[in-house]
Amino acid sequence: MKIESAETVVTSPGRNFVTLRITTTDGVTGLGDATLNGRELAVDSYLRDHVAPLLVGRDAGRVEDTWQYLYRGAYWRRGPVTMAALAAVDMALWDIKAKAAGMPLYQLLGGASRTGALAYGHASGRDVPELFDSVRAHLEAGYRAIRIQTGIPGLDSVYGVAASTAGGGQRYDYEPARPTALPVEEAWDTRAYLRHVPTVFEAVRSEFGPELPLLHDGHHRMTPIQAAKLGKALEPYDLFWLEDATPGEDQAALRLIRQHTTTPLAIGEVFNSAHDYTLLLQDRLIDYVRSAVTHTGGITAMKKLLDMAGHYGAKSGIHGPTDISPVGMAAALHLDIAIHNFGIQEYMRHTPETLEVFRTSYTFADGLLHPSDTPGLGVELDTEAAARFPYRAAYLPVNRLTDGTVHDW
Ligand code: CS2
Ligand code: MG
Repeated sequence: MKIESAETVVTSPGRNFVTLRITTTDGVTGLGDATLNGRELAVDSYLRDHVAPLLVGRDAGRVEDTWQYLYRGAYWRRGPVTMAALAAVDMALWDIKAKAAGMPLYQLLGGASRTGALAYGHASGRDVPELFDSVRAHLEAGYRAIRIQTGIPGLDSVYGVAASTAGGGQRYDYEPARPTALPVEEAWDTRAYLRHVPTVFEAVRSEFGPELPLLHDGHHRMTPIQAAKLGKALEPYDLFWLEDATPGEDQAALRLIRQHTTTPLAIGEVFNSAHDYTLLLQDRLIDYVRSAVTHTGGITAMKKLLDMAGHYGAKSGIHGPTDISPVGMAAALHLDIAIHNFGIQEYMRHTPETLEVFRTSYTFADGLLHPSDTPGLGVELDTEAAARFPYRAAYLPVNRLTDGTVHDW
């Protein structure tokens, strides 16, 4: 089965997505997600201009060899653009291999290790009453684990909090990438945040009880000692995890956080290689691996990374916001079902508009996700629908401290 063509489809049903579609000489097609929020066209060009010409004529079944060929053969390796492009090729080739075998992909990864993948959703509120409405809406929508993000008194807009609760909290249409000529700028005050967040979890726990798994995303904004302080302050509320407590490039910083708190730590959504986790895993500094299949080189690389994480007692927490396409979400679900050290799956739920373009077969019921038994990844791309949503450049916000200093968003 040779590769006959490799084309990208850039579409914007509510937000931008880049998808790679590989077609074989036998007419089998495979899809791969290549979406990098705010830098989509860089990956589109990497694929169209530098990778697609190398794929035509290759044996579609040589998934590992193609991965190594594109990773080592590029010479300039790793980084978000390279690894998103490589991920898309890898997902598409696995999709083809599983379709040719007449099996859902997870069967080729060792079969099911569980009946479903526990999902978590994004509850948010500018204040506690609004947050409570959002938590209730997510419980009604079937979630059994919920991320809590809240407004901060004195700050106009905060990561993870929708500017409005259109639909009464049912939909969390928080799309941070804005189609503006320049990135929107937000103001941040870590001390105000550190004072406020523990009070919110106190309120959530007293309203919703001790059992509900609660997660929180620090979104890279704290220094190590500030993250240690928050982790310690949140211990009474028994979080499932505190995510991105501090920028992850400084892996050793997690050692200081670990010394001060038993709150479980998750990190890695901005990582793109297993090498980004070496110290974090060897020294048991994290509990959950947050990478997305789309940003870490695909299924081949993620399976190796998650197997390595399992040796150090860490579990999966694959990244699943709406800027991971349904193709990337499906790839995550096939891994979630098959691996032994599954932790939890982020599931923000794509909009109806997005699902017009990407025809999915995965299901969500009783708090659990399942990839479906459709052969392959189980997602089809409606190219006519995709053409109805032209690309619009969109930037993620830039964050500044209240004195104007650029900070992590
Ligand atoms: C967030 C992401 O889901 C999360 O944990 O960190 O939504 C992140 O903000 C986006 O992927 C950025 O594009
Ligand atoms: Mg995050």
